[in-house]
Amino acid sequence: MSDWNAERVDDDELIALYRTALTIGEADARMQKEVRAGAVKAATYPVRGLEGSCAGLGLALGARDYMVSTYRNLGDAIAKGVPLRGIIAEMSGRVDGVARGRGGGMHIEDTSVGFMTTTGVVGSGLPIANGLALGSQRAGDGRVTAVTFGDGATSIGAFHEALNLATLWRLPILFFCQNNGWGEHTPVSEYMANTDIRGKAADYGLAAERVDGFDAIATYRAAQRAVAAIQLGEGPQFIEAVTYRLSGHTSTTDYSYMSKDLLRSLESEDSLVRLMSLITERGLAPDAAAIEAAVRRDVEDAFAFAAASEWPQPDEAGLDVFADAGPGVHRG
Ligand SMILES: Cc1ncc(C[n+]2csc(CCOP(=O)(O)OP(=O)(O)O)c2C)c(N)n1
Ligand SMILES: [Mg+2]
Repeated sequence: MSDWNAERVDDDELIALYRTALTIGEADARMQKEVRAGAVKAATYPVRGLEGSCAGLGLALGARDYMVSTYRNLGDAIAKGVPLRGIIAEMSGRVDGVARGRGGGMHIEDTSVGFMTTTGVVGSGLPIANGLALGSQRAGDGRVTAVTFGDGATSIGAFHEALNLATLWRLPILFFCQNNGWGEHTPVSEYMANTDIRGKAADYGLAAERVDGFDAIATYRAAQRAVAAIQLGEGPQFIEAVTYRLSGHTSTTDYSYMSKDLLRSLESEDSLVRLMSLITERGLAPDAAAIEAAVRRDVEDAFAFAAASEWPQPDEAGLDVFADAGPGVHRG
């Protein structure tokens, strides 16, 4: 773990990181509760342990920048600025969700804030993100594309293909690996021959950094450095953010196979605990208390909004499947 106080932030940055990480944590905890109670009927993937790294990456990106994420996307979506009501309604399968309830939690997208797509196919986001970055490079629009993926994705062919082409074409892309130590129910050490993820990226010629993903500030600074390098035309960058999955793979799967002692010990490493201790040290605890109250209200509001939203109608299922049906293509 890095010396988390080493990279200083000003009070506004600290508060912004805290607000975002807390929103992620509160929304995630509430979603897990709703799913386990059967109130939200969906497969959801907890982000407990990713709050700080998601906040750090999201805040380092500009509003016009693009992001591509995975099924474990709640933290990324919040940090990139997708409205919470639209996220929760989509995860709940309701018509007021960002994809009108037809995508569900694995398919959150809101192109108006640059949150371009999320997929359930491990590793598939990287080539998609390369395509977005290639488009930006050709258009000269100055956008950075960030793509997040798990440690498991680094064993998929698409990861290697994407890193190779991005390096060759010097694409304006930030590859961001959320290394949470697990691929479903298997620890990294049991499914990966070479566990040096940062090193694999470096071997392709990318500038690659490893950060303590429980350290929101270090992650934020690393992401800022990467974004600046991309904007200077230095080509693709890679960050391996090392965290740990502080939950099961999904909201409902058993995770008794994970060490209880380790999970308990990591609770105190948690990004929110660390941010809060710096907030207290700087005399900002009253601000944090006000933020906490506001975040709780926003989360409550988003879940109430989703619960009051209608289910999508079956005849909407074929909408937006094809941009243009064209000859020989039939709408569903
Ligand atoms: C191509 C593909 N293979 C297998 C799966 C099944 N699967 C779903 S999640 C997952 C684990 C992926 O682990 P990782 O990339 O580390 O992401 P994490 O869930 O830990 O965030 C697997 C194997 C899948 N969705 N896609
Ligand atoms: Mg993983």
